[in-house]
Amino acid sequence: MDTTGKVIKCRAAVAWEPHKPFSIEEIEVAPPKAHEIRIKILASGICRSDDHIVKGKVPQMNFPLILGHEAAGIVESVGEGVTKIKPGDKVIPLFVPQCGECRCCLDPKGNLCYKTDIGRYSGLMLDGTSRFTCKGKLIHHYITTSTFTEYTVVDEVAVAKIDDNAPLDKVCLIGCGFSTGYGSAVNVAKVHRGSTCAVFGLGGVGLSVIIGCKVAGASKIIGVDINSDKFAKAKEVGATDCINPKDHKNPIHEVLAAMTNGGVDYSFECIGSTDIMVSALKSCYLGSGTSVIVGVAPSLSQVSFEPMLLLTGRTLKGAVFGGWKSRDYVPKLVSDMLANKFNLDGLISHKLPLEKINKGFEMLDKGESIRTVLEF
Ligand code: CND
Ligand code: ZN
Ligand code: ZN
Repeated sequence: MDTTGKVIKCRAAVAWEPHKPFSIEEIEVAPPKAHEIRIKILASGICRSDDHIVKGKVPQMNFPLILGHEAAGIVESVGEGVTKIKPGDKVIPLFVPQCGECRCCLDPKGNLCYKTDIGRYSGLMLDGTSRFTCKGKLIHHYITTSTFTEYTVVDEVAVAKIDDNAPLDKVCLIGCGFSTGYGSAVNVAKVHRGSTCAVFGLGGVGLSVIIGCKVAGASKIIGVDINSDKFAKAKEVGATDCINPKDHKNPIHEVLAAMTNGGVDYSFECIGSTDIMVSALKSCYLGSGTSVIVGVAPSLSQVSFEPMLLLTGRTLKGAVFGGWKSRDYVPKLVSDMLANKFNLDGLISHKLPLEKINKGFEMLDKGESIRTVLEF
């Protein structure tokens, strides 16, 4: 049946309010307006950032909403004026859009875009309205994506068309976790051959940082996690050593300094803890170490550290989505995966149907899963 131009009724996991499990509901998804695209989502990963919203760590967020920002699907229909993407194309929705026109997009250095909803959290399409309703209520979108639903509508600037041969159940991770971690190593830190690296937090994002450090030729990659069950996988994807802060009396930056002749060249915080952001900064070496904030701390939280840490030559950086300009690079990352430049298999620990979404979040919380991919 041709659904073009019609409202689609489908299943979605709705987050009605913080601190509550998702409810699987029948929702209505309006057709795409001009410069919008309606997508049939086929696979969506569960990332810790979705869990932060459920746990109320971003109090500005508007509920009810449909979360999910790491997905892949097939275009169902396109709105007026969309010329480069057509029904049937395989696509990845982008939580950092690329409009190509704003100051950030025109600057070759950064990857933010003023059309992003990160920080603003309107929970709406760029025209200020929503395409979702459920039981007569408006349901908000989430950072230009919303993928825990069989169908979603996104703005054209927040979609990348990818290779027809891409396996959607894997490349969904290129929508967030993999690209965020990998790019933090290769673009943001610019890890160099023979360098030493420390990666704090060995979830899907941290493991992807390790993959990036390995591809960049780092000679020592030290994984740090309070859950030692994460070490086997970290070593499988490229960590040379793994340490658990609970096994050491000394602060972790001292342990790392002893292992690396005074500190690492690059450290990465992939947890979202302000305390660990300071530990990671202290772990890089006096002279010219670089620390990258990848984890998302609760909004409005503050980090404090002695400025001497920077005066003595260290650099503190941070980026969303691994610094990639999304529409330019997501298709290339998919092609690189298809050419076996890196392998995402190790990141996917579980697959579940959409109905079992609450089980997926529970496993993430208990530290039992890396990435759970929901399949539709
Ligand atoms: P996940 O929860 O899977 O991994 C975090 C890991 O950190 C787990 O293995 C924990 O055991 C470990 N951990 C927790 N506390 C500590 C501690 N005190 N010391 C050492 N290890 C600890 O999360 P994820 O990999 O999905 O995401 C990681 C972070 O990245 C998270 O904050 C998420 O919100 C953020 C992120 C950032 C971006 C971006 O664009 N920058 C995009 N998506 C997610
Ligand atoms: Zn994410
Ligand atoms: Zn832009």
